[in-house]
Amino acid sequence: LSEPPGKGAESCSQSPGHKILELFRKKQGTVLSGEELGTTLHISRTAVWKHIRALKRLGYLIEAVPGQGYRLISSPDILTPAELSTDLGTKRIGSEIICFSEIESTNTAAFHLAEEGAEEGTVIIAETQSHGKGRLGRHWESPEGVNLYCSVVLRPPLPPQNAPQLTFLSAVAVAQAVENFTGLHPLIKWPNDILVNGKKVAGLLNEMSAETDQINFVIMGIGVNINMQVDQFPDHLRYPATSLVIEAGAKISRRGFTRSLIVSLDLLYANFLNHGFSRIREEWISRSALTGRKVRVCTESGDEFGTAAGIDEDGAFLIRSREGKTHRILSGDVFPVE
Ligand code: BT5
Repeated sequence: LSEPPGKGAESCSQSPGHKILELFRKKQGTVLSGEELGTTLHISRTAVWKHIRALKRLGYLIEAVPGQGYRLISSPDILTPAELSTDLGTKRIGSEIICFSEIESTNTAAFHLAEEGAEEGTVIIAETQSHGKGRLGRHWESPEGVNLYCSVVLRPPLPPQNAPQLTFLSAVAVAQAVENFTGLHPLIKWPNDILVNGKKVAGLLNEMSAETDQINFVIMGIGVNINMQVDQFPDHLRYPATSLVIEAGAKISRRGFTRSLIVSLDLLYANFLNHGFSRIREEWISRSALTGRKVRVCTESGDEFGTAAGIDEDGAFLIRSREGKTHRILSGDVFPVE
């Protein structure tokens, strides 16, 4: 695969630094000698020392024990393939993890890689995006080093009309990860927002390549505000926005959260492939922020009013009019009407 235009790419394809970290993790807390590391990695002791120095520069605290070797004391909260993939235990999602320090958009990069044959489950992550994408050409704020910006390549053997179901899958996965990892109680707002205490904490953007009757691939884009501070939000956002740290009141491990999200995605995707959409639909409805409330839906053909009534099997948003008629909405934005 060629490298998409981005800076600081690191993939699971096992750089020596990655392998050194894996060895440290496997032998937790023990001192590893330069010789042992060199022999396992087939590199010289000088090369080992250089890689240790590079890891220290990234923020790893590594103690040199005189006459014995090196010991990993602590890791920084950076998103690297080594940090994310070790003992992840997933079946599909995270089969390959590629991390960039900076990229235009993880969705765009994942799309290029998928066109070149990237395998199902490949995850692209960036520390910052110069042109993070929202829906309909909108911009996604992507300050460096504080949040999660990731895209997953999926190749479900399904017709294109089933693709919207994957947005609901990712919404449920993000909600589960937020709940499991922080104890907060997120709600989902159709079609693609995750809210905590009524404010947007994550956004989803799926993109697809398909033939008439078969999906080639779907890029599942997920942006989660994790440790973003109040002063990092511009004041012109469409909806009130927040981050996990603001709501939880304590710093969140990006690495831990991302691993939890990858595991949720993997379990839900396996269930989706084996049993279809019903479990995801049920969980989506149980976590929906607006079910039963009066809403206004902005669509391309104008505003519609009614009571939110969940989603159907195809993922269309359902609203019930005052006359009791149910309308299916395929795309748009929904707002509660007080
Ligand atoms: C979304 O669009 O919510 C989809 C966001 C998807 C972002 C991810 S990051 C990884 C992957 N790679 C990408 O390039 N994109 C995906 P939409 O519903 O259109 O919301 C966008 C609107 O939300 C913007 O117009 C802003 O008003 C607001 N917004 C922008 N950045 C935000 C942020 N970080 N947090 C909350 N709201 C934001």
